[in-house]
Amino acid sequence: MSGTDNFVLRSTVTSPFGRKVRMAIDVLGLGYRIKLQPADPLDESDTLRQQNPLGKMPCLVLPDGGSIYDSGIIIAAIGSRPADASARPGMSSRPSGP
Ligand SMILES: N[C@@H](CCC(=O)N[C@@H](CS)C(=O)NCC(=O)O)C(=O)O
Repeated sequence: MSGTDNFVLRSTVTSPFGRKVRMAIDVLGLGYRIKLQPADPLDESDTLRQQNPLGKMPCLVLPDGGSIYDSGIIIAAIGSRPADASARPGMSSRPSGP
């Protein structure tokens, strides 16, 4: 995966949990890599339900098609990596070591 791959945050601007994640994205300077795509948890046909089996937002969709959900887990995942995109090639849904 290249360091320029982009991520999608499934959320609405009104979701308080989504807002928490968007604030973290802003603080970490990752806004240029993460595109906000609205989600509707009440819509059975929304792909959110494939991305998060709980059907809740926010949900971070990774470049490899995997996803991370629960705002605290998303923030821990993006916060454990440096903000520099070139230093973030390992961010994946697949664990890479102990
Ligand atoms: N523990 C979750 C809570 C997420 C959550 O409850 N999100 C609400 C929107 S703010 C939701 O998707 N509700 C739809 C539902 O519960 O079906 C997190 O921190 O992300």
